[in-house]
Amino acid sequence: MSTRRFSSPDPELAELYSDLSREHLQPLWELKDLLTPTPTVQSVPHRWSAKQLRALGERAGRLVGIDRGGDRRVLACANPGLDDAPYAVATLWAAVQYLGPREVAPAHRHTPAALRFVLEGAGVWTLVDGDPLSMSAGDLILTPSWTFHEHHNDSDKPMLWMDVLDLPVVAALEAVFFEEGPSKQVDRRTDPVSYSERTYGSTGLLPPPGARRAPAHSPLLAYRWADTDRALDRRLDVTGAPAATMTYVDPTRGGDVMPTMRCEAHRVRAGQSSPRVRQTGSRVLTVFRGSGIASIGSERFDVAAGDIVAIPSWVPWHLEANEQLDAFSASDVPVLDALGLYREQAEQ
Ligand code: 1HN
Repeated sequence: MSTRRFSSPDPELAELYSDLSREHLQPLWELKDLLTPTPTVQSVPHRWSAKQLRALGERAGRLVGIDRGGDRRVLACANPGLDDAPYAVATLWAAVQYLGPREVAPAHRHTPAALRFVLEGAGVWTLVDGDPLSMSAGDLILTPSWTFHEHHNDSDKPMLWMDVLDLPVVAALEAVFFEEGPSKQVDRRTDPVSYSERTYGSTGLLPPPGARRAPAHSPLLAYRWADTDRALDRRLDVTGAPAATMTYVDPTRGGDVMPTMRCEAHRVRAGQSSPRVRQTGSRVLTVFRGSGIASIGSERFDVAAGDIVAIPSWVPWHLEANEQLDAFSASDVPVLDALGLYREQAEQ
């Protein structure tokens, strides 16, 4: 690629600009919009409707075998503001994945970290580094960076879930690595309770420090809806507030579940709203149960179970519930936090 060339009516300056360009140099004094008073945000608020996601997922299921889908049948949410990038917001990949009855998606691993939030159904198993984790509606399943993962549908029904990855961040850092699993043969093991949950899944109780694993992510890889539901209920009970947000944490450290993504569960009481906030960083949110409005910037999207919305950086947003609204969101806040770039302010 050639370096951008600047022009000037002054012949001497024009010659300078031409020589700069030849040497792949650009004059700062001609560069506009490098430093803006507030963030320049390319992605726009958007909603992908559950009805369309499900219908198109089913059609893809009929037409596209897992092989042709590159081992995964995934429909990526592509933000209309991000040109043709398959990214839901600047820093997050979000998608729905459709796995038909008895289908399998063989093992691989990559440096981008992934999480799955199950929108409906049950009967799929994800093996993460060989540990079989069941997937049911409302569960959060982690597939941290560089862990092998494979999915198999043990049931007679198709299943649909939301995948979120930090792929845009890892791609921007030019640190994407990918590797196929040792075998194309899918491991169809199941386990009533995963190793991860047996070891790290008892509230407030852990094995002694010397017996714990200390990966860069939570060693607890599955967060069950029953626990999330209870936690949200109790929080609303305690605060009496119109809405509650609970953060999923690594039980061994108390921090975010993965270094690049924060996961949160939200509940808004019927007829109430969550506080309107503006935050740096990008977020994707999916409605798990109930219905209402996702107000994002000047947009007001009607939302119901299974809808996915894009909440770009520094755009004020809140949720309004018709009946009680439960939602799950993932954001890049840990990255901003680590770099000292996280800002948050309450909005009217
Ligand atoms: C991936 O590995 C999965 O394993 C889902 O289920 C979506 C999107 C981009 C890159 C890798 C999966 C993905 C992905």
